[in-house]
Amino acid sequence: MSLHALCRAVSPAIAACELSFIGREPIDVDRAVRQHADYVAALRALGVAVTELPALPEQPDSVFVEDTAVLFDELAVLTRPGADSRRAEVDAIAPAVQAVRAQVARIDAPGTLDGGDVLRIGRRVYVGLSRRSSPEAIAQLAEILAPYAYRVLAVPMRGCLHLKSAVTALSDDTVLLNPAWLDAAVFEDYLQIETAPDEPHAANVLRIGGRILMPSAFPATRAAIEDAGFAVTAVDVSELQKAEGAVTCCSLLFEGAPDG
Ligand code: CIR
Repeated sequence: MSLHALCRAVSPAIAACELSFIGREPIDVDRAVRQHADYVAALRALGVAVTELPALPEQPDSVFVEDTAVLFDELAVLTRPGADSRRAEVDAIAPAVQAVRAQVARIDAPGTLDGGDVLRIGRRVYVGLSRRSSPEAIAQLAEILAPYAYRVLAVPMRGCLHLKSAVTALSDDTVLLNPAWLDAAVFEDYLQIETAPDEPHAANVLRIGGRILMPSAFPATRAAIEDAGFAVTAVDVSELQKAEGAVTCCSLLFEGAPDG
């Protein structure tokens, strides 16, 4: 099955991004734009058909499209992001999402959900109880997904922005996680690789077919992933990391030809 992605160009206002768990540092916008272009090129080199959406000058965090929607094979769910400043990004992405999924549901107020908190592994959908995603929204997501035999599991977490800051899947059997930010026992059904002790942000990697796309900033964690038998492509996303993003957040990945 073919892999597709929706990506959005870096906003010229990215320096005004939301920050929660890291301090503000100057962001070089031109460099961020080049790094994002390299990220998109890496996706394409891995066989992903990328649709690039235009930058939104009024929306500092809009490059982080992952937070605005969650795409399943059967349907898409438009989110209601936890940060007020990010809510308008959802209406902006909606036409592109509706173009690739015929059925589109939406998280309603007062629930809040960031796509960065949603980790799907097979038919399990783990959702982080982060500062951005509420129990109310997780209940809505469970109801939306009930007809499709997905199992929605809420995951307590601490110390980081999103669930996928703390854990992502390398395959259907193996997760990469930082045990400081969640209870690793939640993922006891999976083989576990831990982030290197001095690379706490390294758990956010993107699984593309059999390959792993990850930031180049985490060589020790990369070595552990490679030792476990996974092929890795690394990209420099240092400017995006200053906006508290990494690699999953910059794309909405989905399988299959657009059906809309
Ligand atoms: C925010 O705080 O919302 C953005 N500055 C970063 C969002 C990163 N999103 C993600 O990892 N899914």
